[in-house]
Amino acid sequence: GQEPDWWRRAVVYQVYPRSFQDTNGDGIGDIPGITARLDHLDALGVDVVWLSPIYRSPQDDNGYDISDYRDVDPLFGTLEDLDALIAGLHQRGMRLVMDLVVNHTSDEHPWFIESRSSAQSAKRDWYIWRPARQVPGLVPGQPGTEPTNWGSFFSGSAWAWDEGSGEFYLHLFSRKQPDLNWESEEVRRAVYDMMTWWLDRGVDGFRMDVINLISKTYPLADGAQGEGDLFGDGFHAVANGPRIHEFLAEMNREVFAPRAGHVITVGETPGVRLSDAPLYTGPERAELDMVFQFEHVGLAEGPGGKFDPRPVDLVALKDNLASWQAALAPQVGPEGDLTERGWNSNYWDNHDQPRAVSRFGDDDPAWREISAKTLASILHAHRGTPYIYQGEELGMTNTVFPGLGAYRDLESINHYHERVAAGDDPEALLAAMPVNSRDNARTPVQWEPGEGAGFTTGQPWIDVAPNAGQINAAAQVGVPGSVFEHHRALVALRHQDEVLALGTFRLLAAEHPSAWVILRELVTQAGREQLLLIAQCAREDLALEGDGGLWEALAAESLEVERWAGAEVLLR
Ligand code: ISL
Ligand code: CA
Repeated sequence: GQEPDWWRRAVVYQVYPRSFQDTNGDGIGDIPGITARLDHLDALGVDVVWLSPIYRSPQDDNGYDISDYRDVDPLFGTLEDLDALIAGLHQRGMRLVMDLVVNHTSDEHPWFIESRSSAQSAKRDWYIWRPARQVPGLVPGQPGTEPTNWGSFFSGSAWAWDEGSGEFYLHLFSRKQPDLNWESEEVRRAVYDMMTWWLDRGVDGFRMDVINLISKTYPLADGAQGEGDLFGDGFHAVANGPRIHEFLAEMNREVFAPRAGHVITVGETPGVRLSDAPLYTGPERAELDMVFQFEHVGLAEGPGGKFDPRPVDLVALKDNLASWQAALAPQVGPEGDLTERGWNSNYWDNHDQPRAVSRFGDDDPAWREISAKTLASILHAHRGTPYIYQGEELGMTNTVFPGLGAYRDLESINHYHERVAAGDDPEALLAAMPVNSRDNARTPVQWEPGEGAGFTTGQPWIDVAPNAGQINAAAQVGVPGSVFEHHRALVALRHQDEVLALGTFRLLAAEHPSAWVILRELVTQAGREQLLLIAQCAREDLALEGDGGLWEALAAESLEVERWAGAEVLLR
């Protein structure tokens, strides 16, 4: 028997299939490519693979726009290829988590095609349709007649006009990603049936895309619009809405409860608040196993959003992650026994973020390796399930964008055109975009030196980063001291060490400007065990002794640690 909460000790590895491994020379990663690289994942020792979408899709948002939930896009292979991948993972003791994108579908999904066919369509209420606002002097459907002032996450209005049926539909993301109407019981039933179909096929769980946006606040109403803003803010009306917990509890009852303990559920929840997190993940509430939140990556964004980048302040970053640790900390009983109140996902990187070592660390060639290792140690020292995004285990960095033509992501490209049209300086835009563009995460995995980097024999869909000759798997796997071997050691440590996997968390020397110090503690049969991490987050060596030294800062903490003298810098 499997422990019901096995996922608390697990490490998740995210595969973005388009950029992982191409096997047929078309320059696009595919499912047989993942299967061919299973030994890499096995060597790393991860427990779960989260696979970004491989369903049939027009690929407007690289698969986050699904036109058939029960088939694989020919770009990535076939259902049989997927079955083979699942079998290969299971053989090696790993599990597969599928990306579940059910806030929206593609506009090419048969459900939407039927829904838009007429205002009387039987599936009309499967999506969110509204008539145009009556504005004197404007023809319905023209800009200015949208039902609300909301902007989409990917630029432009969140509403698109459908000429044929004479109404607007809501799309929080691109116009090719219409939002499903979760108020419809038929929609919910169709989604649960589809999820069950996948579980029956052998998948082990779901990472649920923007799942906290599925319950909207009705009636839909305008949001705050600052001076000079092109659109109002609709986020308040769509995030963590009034029926969200009801929907998730229903999903859990219908889909997961019959398979309790076997399925892992991760809620991608942008804009989730500290106070919401226990509601989403409290074990007795039976909604989700863990939240995946965005506050710490948001620290790299200025008031203008992700394309208004800011350097991340270390003290603020430590404090932010510690606040999420506190929000989901277990209750500690008199014997040191723990009662869980929820669970965090811990990550630096994913397919929507720039590379961690460039954003949070130091990607100067002289510092990159030590910095990538330090970041990994810090991440794994937090309580929660750690996520490794493909290439992070190699210390891959942000790439170089020679011009607009080097971008592939609709978010970056739409932003550029929208801001140029609004009068911004094109040069300034191109200077800011490389910092946080999602395309940084989407360059091909660097397997080997040489053209194509072992990713493809053809023309890659997005350029390989220029440092593939220096940073690649061939140079690291099995090489002592490499970033890869450091990740491998951390994954193994989590499996062996109860304190790392389950111990309570405490941030020490919170105000220290360059040290990240974490104390983990657990009562086991051997007694009270502790694990201390001291990470140096600057080029200058940490001052330990004397006035203002780290030992002094730690001595000021009311700790029940017996001998500080015995403490060592465990991992740098
Ligand atoms: O990166 C972001 C935009 O600036 C995030 O807000 C991101 O869009 C948000 O976290 C939701 O992301 C998920 O849903 C999107 C998809 O494009 C992302 O790749 C996915 O991770 C729409 O399905
Ligand atoms: Ca391919």
